[in-house]
Order: sequence, then structure tokens, then C-alpha cells
Amino acid sequence: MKVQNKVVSSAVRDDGPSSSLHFKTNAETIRENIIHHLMSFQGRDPERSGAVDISKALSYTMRDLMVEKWIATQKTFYAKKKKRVYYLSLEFLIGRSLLNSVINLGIMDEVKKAVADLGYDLSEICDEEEDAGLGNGGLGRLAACFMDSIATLKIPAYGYGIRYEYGLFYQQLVDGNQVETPDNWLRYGTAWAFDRRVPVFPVKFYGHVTTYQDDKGNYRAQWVNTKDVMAMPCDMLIPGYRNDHVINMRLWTARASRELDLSYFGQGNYIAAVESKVSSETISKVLYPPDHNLAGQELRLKQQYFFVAATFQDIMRRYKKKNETFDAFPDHVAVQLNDTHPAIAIPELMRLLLDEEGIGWEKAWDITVRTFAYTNHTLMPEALERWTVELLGKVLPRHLQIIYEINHRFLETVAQKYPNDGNKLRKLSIIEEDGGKKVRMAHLAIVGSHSVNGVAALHTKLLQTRLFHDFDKFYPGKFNSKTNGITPRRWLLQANPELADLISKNLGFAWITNLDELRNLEAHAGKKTFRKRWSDIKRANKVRLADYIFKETQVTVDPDSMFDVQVKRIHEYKRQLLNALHLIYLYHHILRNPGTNVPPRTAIFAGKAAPSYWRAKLIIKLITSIAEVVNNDPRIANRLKVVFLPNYNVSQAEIIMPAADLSEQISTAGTEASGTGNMKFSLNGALTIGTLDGANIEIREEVGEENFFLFGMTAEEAEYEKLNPSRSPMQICEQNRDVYNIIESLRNGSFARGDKALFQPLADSLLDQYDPYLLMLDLESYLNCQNKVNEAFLDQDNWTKMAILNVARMGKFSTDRTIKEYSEEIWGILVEEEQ
Ligand code: NBX
Ligand code: IMP
Repeated sequence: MKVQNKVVSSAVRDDGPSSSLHFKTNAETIRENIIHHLMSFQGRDPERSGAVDISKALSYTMRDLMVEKWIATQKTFYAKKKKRVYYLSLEFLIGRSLLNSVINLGIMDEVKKAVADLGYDLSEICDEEEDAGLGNGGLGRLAACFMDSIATLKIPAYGYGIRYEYGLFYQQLVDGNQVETPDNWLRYGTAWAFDRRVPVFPVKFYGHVTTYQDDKGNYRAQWVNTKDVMAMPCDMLIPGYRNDHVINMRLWTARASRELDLSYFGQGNYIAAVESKVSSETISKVLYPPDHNLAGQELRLKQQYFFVAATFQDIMRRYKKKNETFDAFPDHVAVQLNDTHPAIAIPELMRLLLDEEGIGWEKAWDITVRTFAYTNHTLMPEALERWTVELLGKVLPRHLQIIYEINHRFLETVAQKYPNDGNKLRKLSIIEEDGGKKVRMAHLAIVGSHSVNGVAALHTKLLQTRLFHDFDKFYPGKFNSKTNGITPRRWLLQANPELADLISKNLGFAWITNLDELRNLEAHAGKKTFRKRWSDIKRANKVRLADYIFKETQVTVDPDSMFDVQVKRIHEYKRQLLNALHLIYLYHHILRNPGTNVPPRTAIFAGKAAPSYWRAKLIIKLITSIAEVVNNDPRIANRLKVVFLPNYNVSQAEIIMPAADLSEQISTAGTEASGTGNMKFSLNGALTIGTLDGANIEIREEVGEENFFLFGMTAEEAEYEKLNPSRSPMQICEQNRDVYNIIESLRNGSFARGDKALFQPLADSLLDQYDPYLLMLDLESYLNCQNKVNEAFLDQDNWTKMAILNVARMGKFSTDRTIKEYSEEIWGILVEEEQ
């Protein structure tokens, strides 16, 4: 089902489209180019084409405009001998590109007119595009926002990743349960990707290592008898915001090394030859959903190495065009590792320098460490990647040797600093010894990088004091914080065009590339007419979402009710269950107090659970079951509605964020690294109910504590409670009647058509005195805070004032700020200020 009904903004600057060499950007030429693409590339009769055809033809037309800017951009990189940044990520959650490219190219009015001349509305054309869902959640979307900011700030950078044939699974709800189906996003092709034939690189797997003496008499390692797979590049262009700068993401596709492996023909085994080809090509077939317990699958390791090996051949090729030796490598190349997923790049660069280039260990290691920087995105120990030595040794035997040597030399330096401290060595070692040897990829990434960063202030502090405390002591200054952000182009200008228009009419356009400018909205928060315009826009966005909800779920919701939204991956630590408990409380409260003046509420959920995470799936089932009961209970009289929107993705988020009143950011303090959804809501004028976790802390600091609904324990308190519980969940239940009733309703089948067993595991986890997410301990504080939210919402005008102040103070959370910090503090590249 397509996401639809997007209003398309005219909130672009009015200084005309940017210049173009070959392709003119007036409406007439754009229309001609659309027709040209329809006929020449798609073989369609323009008079009989539909919105799908026009959408594709318009995308090709936009791509034409971007290609020439991309070529010019690349030439300036060479001309100015710029240092290049390589952002390595297994995930890029791009979403749609058409509307974004029209906005960033600055040709909205012309495109609208061209499309209108063909009898269409631009929003209808944009709704035909399939999402590129090549990521799981925050980490993948952050990479996509980074690409937009990197292009806008004119940083000489590339994204490198995998062109998955299947993105994140498509989520359907069947009887309220999540059912996964494949996301075949390339079914009808995509206009945005250039499948290229060059450069194509071989990638080796398996085999074994031999040594030989080179012509200088040195012993060198050689990785032989390998099975090879070819990597073919596919480029997606990313335009900066109205600056003629276009960069690319290079996504690799796996191809069999030769069309068919000829050795099989010798044996007359044609079918085996075809099977071998098919098996090579599965490497780039499908994106792995994160497993809450990482299973260490061979194919996932092969994906990681496949894209790293291809990327480094490309980096080397480009470097060698202009450089004779590797001395200056770190002055010309910076590589950012998006979590440990590409961390095999560290031994790979070592292998290239040692085995292929014949450089000695010390020098190779110095180059490597100065090249790499690592971003950590999680505090959950179970989410840290570990590969068994057995698997790594089988798939990448030479890398395992190099990792052992890195570890050996590293532990020697540790032993020098901490003599006779076996425990220290064990804790810091890259190899985990107990319970079957494993390679700790985070340790490898820390040892092999000059910078390790967390993604919010609290997250970084907890990395330094808990997870990687010994490393922080060992490498003073290596750890640093880079608070996440979001791109204001997609998350305000594009997603909320009416609000963007209102802001631009009052402040001008500078905020689009300098989000701190939003501060000037503070002066408008006191004006009644401004607040009226503001709340009219919010209401229109809510009507749009209500229509979408009806189309997707057949549930009618009231746009004047409070839109209370929690959209994110379903995970126990994010505590969707806590939210559900509040809804049960509210349901009971309204039933018991029919005359209560709590404002009507629409609770909206969306998000995917990992396919193997049964407990997360049971939480989805609980929410859809509560929805079924509450939405159909006439005694509630529409004062509470619960909705679970299936298949959360970027395009759906673009409809949801502008329509939210209340943003639920309720993870157990100390578990959410940063969160970025929290920023998207606040930037669109929702108020947050949240814990002191991740970037919530910084958001609250910015917007002011009086404009933020805070509840729950701090990270320190939570940690302390886990070790020295002050109360057991059972005691809380016994002391609080409301809480007791909530838990009881999970056990008596009220929400399970009488099935008492269905939600018993959830009740059990809530009452478990070792519940790591401490739901019961935060529940009363959460319920009280929700009462304050209700009271505040009754004063609509003041709510609007608070919403305006939230938006006014979100300047810090632009990825433009984040990327400037990465650039200047990690990559060593000064960002040029635009005049
Ligand atoms: O990265 C997320 C964090 O949970 C958020 O707090 C943070 O804001 C965001 C960006 O920094 N992490 C995340 O999305 N992880 C994954 O999607 C993931 C994917 C594959 C995998 C493990 C985690 N094997
Ligand atoms: P790559 O950097 O080799 O991947 O090439 C990307 C694009 O940059 C090419 O398509 C050219 O447009 C441009 N380019 C490549 N090499 C050079 C060069 O040596 N000087 C100027 N531009 C170049």
C-alpha cells in the first residue's frame, strides 16, 4: 500500500533554480524531458501514461540534473586535492528520493508546473515511489540524514554500503500479529541507482594462507585457494540543498566471479555451476534484521567483508591515481565506521598494506589507526558483535591471523602499563576466551581507530564509565561525543510543508541550512494570531494522518483528540509495554469515571519487531488487542482510541511526525543510545513525555524543563535499583490498586478474548524482580506524568505556546551541526562557511 496525501510545499527560496549546464530547468523543458524519458526509456505513449510512469520519468529527469552536478563536484575534489571521507555503513535508510531531490535542486515551482501541464499533481506523483528501506532503524536513518548534511555542507565524502535486493521486511498485521513478507523494492527497478560496469572488484573468501619470500628476502603472506565473488558498483546520487553539490553512495552488488564457474563444466556438472553462481549472488540479497541475540550467521559476516573489501579496493584505486606512496594516506583518507558492522575493514587495510603493498607492520598500523574512526550506537552488551574464531578463521583466515597479531601487540602494551594484571588483559583482549573463543569486534574497532564516539552525551559518558571503562583509561582522549541530529530538509521542509512555510514567512529561509535561526520563533510564541496559524497547521496535519489511519486500519480517529505517538522499533528496552499499561489504566479510569474530564486521546503505535523476537511480537499483539477492546467499547464513547499502523517506514514517519501532539520517549534510562525520532517529533511541534535517557536529556536542556514532561529514574538510579532494589514489583502491585488492576487485566484474559495464557509472559516479566527494564518501578511516575499531560492539554493555547518553544529551540539537533563536529574534530576537514 502506498503512503499518500502529502501536501507539497512551495516553501522554497524564491531566488530561482540553480544553474545547469546541459539541462534547462524551466517548466517547459522539464515537461519535455519527462516525455522524452517516457518514450525513449520506458516505451510509453505519453497520452496513455499513468502516475507510475510519470513518477519514474520525472525521477530520471531529476537524475539527469544531478548527474552533471555530480561530475562537476567530483572534478573539484580532484582539482582541490581534497581529503576524502568514506562513511562505511551496512545500512542506509533513504526512504523516497523524488520530492527530496526536487526540493534540494530548488526547482519546486517549475516541476509542479511541468507535472500539472501533464495533468497531474506533484504529491500524487511522489506517492508512487517505493521506499528504499535499506536499513533497520535509527542507525540506518542517521546514515541517510548524514548524507544530506554532508552534501549540503560540501564535504568531499562518499557513503559506501550494500545494494540489498530485499530491504527490511514488509510488516503486515494478521489478527493483530506481525507477519513478515519480503520487501521486493527493486521489483520494477529504481530510477535512482546507476548500475555500473566499472570498477568491478573481486572479493576473496575461504582458502588458506601460505608464506613466501619476496625479492627483498622478506617473508610475506599470501591468501590462496579462495572462492571469489565479484562486487559491482551501483551509485545513488545525493544532492546538497541548493548548492550544486552532489555526492554519491556507492552500493555494491554481488555477482558470480565469472558468468559461470568453468571448472564445473569440466566435470560436466552444469547444474552445480549454476548453483555456485546463485550462491555467490546471495551475498547482497537481503538486509539482516537485527537479532536481539546475535546469532553470528556466516552470510552476515560475508556481507560485511564483501562490502568492506570492495570499498577498500575502490579507495586504493582512487588514492593511487594521485599518490605514489602510502605515507600520506591518513592525510587524504578518513574512514568512519558506522558501528562495528564494517570493522573488519581494520584488518583488511592492514592486509592490503602488509601483503599487497609490502609495508612493515609498525608503519601499516600507524596508517591504519590514523585512518579509522568508530561510532558506537548501543549500550546493550548483548548487541555487541562477536564472531567465533572458528567462523572467522574459516571465512577470512588471513584476517584472523592479523587480528591475533593486532591483539598480541596491543596486549603487550597493556601489560607494560599494568604489569602482572591478568584480569586487565582478559577484560581488554580482542579475543574473548571463555565459552568458545570469539573476536570482540568493538574491541577491535577501539584498538584500530583514533576516535571512538558515542551518539549523545549520556551515551558517551556511559561508554566511558561502564562498557569501555578500561579502554577509556588506557586511551585518554580517544573517546568523544557526537550528539545525533536529523536533517531539517526532510524532517521539516519536506514533511511539514505548511509549518515550514509559516516559519519561512516569519523568519526568512536561513533556518533551512542554519537551524539555530529557529530561535527567532520565540518572539512569535506570544502572538495570538501566530499561535492560531500554528494550531490550524497542526490540525490539518492531524486530519491528514487521520485519513491515512482510516485507509490503513479502518479505524476512525478524532483529529481534535490528543495524538499520543510512539513509533520506533519494538524492543523491551524502549518500553512500548509501559505505554500499553498506561492505556489500560486510562481505559479503566474512563470506565470507572464516566464524567472524567480527561481529554480524548488517540494512542498511535508503529514499528517492526525482529522476526525472531517473540516477546516483542507479543507486545504488538497486546497493543492490537487493547485496540480491539477499547475501540469497540461503546462506554468509552471515542474518548480513547488505540491504533497500530502496520509497516512503519520513512514515508510513514513523514506523515506521522507533523501530526503528533505527544511524543513518547520512555526507554529505561541508560538504554537508548540517543534516539532520533525524539528530535523529529520535537522539531514538528510535539511535546515529549520522556525519561532522562539518550538525547532526551539534551532536548530537555534545550527546550527548557517547563516544556518537557519528565518522569522516571535516572540512569544512575536505575543502575542502583538493579543491584539494590528498594521495592519489588509485587510490592508495588500490592500497594497500588490501579497498578494491580492493570496487571490483573493481563492475566484474566480481558484483552485476549478470555485466553488467560496469552499475555501471561508479559505479566510475568513485569512482576519479575530482575526485570532489567524496570517497568514497574517507573510505572507510577509515568502514570502521574500522563495526568500532567492531560491537564496541560486542556489548555490548548498554552500547549501551542510550549510547542512553538520546542521548535524554536531545536537548532542543536540538525545533522548539519553533527556533521560539522565529525568533520572538524574527527576527520580533520574544516567546513567552509557559506557567504
Ligand atoms: O542508533 C540506534 C540506537 O538504538 C539509537 O538510540 C540511536 O539513536 C541510533 C542512531 O545513533 N541503533 C540502531 O538503530 N541499531 C540497529 O539498527 C542495528 C542494526 C543491526 C545490528 C544491530 C543494531 N546488528
Ligand atoms: P572516481 O573518483 O574515480 O570514482 O571518479 C568519479 C568521477 O570523478 C569520474 O566520473 C569523473 O567525473 C571524476 N574524475 C575521476 N578522476 C578524475 C581526475 O583525475 N580528475 C578530475 N576528475 C576526475
